[in-house]
Amino acid sequence: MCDFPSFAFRAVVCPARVWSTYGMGVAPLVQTHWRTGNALSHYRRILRPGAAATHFDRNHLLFLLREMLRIRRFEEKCAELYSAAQIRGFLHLYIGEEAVAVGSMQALSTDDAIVATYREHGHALARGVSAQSIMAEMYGKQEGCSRGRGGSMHLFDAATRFYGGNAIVGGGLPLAVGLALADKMQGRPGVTACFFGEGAVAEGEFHESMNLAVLWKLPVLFCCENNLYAMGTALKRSESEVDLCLKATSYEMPAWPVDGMDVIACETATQRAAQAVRSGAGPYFLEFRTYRFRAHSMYDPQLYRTKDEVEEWKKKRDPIATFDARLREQQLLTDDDLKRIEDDVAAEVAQAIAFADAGTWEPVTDLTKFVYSERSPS
Ligand SMILES: Cc1ncc(C[n+]2csc(CCOP(=O)(O)OP(=O)(O)O)c2C)c(N)n1
Ligand SMILES: [Mg+2]
Repeated sequence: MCDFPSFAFRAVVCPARVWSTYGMGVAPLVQTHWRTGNALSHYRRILRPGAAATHFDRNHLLFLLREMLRIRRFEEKCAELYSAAQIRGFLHLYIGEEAVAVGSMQALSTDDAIVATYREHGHALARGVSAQSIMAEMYGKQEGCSRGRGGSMHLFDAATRFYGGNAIVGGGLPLAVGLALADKMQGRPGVTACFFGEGAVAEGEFHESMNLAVLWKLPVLFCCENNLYAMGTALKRSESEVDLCLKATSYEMPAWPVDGMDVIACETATQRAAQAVRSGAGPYFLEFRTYRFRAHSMYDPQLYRTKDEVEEWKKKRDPIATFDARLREQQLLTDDDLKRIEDDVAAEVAQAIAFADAGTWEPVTDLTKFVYSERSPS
């Protein structure tokens, strides 16, 4: 049986099954590539149950469900607040992709650094940035994690090593390489996990970052969230090669595709990839295959995909509904458990909104503070 490789997947020949359940005692599923419909074995890669799955006890499984629900409910409220003009500017929802941030974040420690994109509310919440400071940031209040200066796209929290939030497609990749270089040069143990959309692979920064990270053996975990679309452009309309792992392996970087709608698969794959990075082997690339259920941002008529396509993903692959069903199948979740979780989450979101409402606006006199140098050059 082939194990998770510590070298480029192209050297690996795996058996014909991909397992999407780990330590939960249910039958293995054959997973198909969502673009071609081929069994993933066609791509000669495999995720299988392994040692990393041992801590999947009931408490941890319920925690994963709770974390995904925190993101879902928080963002559903954000959409309402946006319509009510309480949140302004841009707003990109992560709904549908929650399993990626929640699963992968379990494999990262407080020593590690996170870099994300403008679709980063879920990553910030899963990393431990408080819902209150995120909501206040979206309201533009001083109590926000970026003092109300960044808004939805620029969440930042040094205390949790959450280095943003970045509006520039691909902009986080060189930052992650720099953070990892600093950690390496200063002998710190951290891994830098860099989340970015598949749209970033069209950017020069992606290729420069891949190259340098391998060349300098930097501790970067590249987490590509492939949700098939970059705004209104489908991947196949912009890339001649749509297998993104091949792009990483062309830089001699080990790469692995992950079912991004399966929180256990996301955690397991990230555990193993992070372990490889921590061992000093250099960077790793994970391609999380996922899907966003909502529009790209709040202004998007979604003419580039059909309603049927979206409905099918929601019906068959919702990471929360499918996980809920798997837990119930295993008698690990009851209605009471779910109600307790939902009530806690609702209370947390309500507190976040109250905190943001009660927050303070920055005085107009401070508007240029941190924008221009406080001292004039002599
Ligand atoms: C350098 C740059 N070019 C273009 C844009 C405009 N833009 C904003 S989001 C986006 C799509 C990015 O898609 P992807 O990387 O797949 O992330 P997703 O939104 O799907 O999470 C584009 C082109 C930008 N912000 N930065
Ligand atoms: Mg995308």
